[in-house]
Amino acid sequence: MAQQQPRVGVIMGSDSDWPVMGAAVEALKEFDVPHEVRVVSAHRTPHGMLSYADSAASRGLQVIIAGAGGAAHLPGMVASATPLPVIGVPVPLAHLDGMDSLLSIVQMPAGVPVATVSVAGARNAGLLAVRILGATDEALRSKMSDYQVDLERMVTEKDANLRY
Ligand code: RP5
Repeated sequence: MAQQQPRVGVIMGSDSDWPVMGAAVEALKEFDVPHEVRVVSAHRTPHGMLSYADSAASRGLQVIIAGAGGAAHLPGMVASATPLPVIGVPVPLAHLDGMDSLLSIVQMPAGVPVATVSVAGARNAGLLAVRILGATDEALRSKMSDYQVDLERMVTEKDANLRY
């Protein structure tokens, strides 16, 4: 079967980010959103990062999810080189509890937005990408509404189970 054209690019600074970033991919799979996954580093492969960002829109990508840890410059640098929406995922490393990653990603200068999710919040990054696509894709928007109904039902059931 022919591969579908990816709509979301999931990139990360190192393969060591995958245990966190996998949750973004899981969310995209749940909503059948075609995506691609790449390791692209702002510091170790700067030219590869720029060519990825430069070509992303013309290759048909509509949203980029970028995860990185430590001096996490990847989401911001990619956002500077593409007009696409970029969602940043701060990946926590062994020290500083991910605060370094969070602050590196969230404190962008005016003019270059990165939508930053919580530390290790890769699932929400995937869901936010679905919502962004859903703004102009009715089928996806309707799937998101169904998901929200399920979420509410799940919490209501848990609440009911806790009552005695
Ligand atoms: C960052 O450096 C990566 O995003 C990763 O979170 C961190 C450590 O990378 P490795 O040394 O594990 O490859 O650029």
